[in-house]
Amino acid sequence: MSRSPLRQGDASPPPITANLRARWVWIVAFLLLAAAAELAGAAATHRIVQKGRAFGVGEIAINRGDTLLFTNEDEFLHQIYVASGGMTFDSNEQPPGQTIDVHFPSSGAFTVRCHIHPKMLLTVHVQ
Ligand SMILES: [Cu+2]
Repeated sequence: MSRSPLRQGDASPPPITANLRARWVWIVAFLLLAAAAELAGAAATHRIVQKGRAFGVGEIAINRGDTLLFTNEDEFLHQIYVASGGMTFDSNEQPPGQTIDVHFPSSGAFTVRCHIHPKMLLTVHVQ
């Protein structure tokens, strides 16, 4: 029985297959890393309600670059400020229903307070 040229070709595996597979592994690894970096770098927003002369939470942990959105759900004015951790922020008078956004560009611990209601206190931990 004579061997056909096709069968002879099958006998030696194409050496390129292993190379291609290794290249694909690297490409997939690179894409996964890029996606992870994208996720890590994406800034998030977090909602905080102001209701009953208090913030909805007393403490929150966020990432550097995130933004807090403060919504006044009371029937009266608030006026919030940050004066800690090297950060200064002062909102104008905030009427009922209005949302104010506060950006936290650097890490540290910050306190958010209200000029009108001194008992209002929110501690923000920025990682
Ligand atoms: Cu207030």
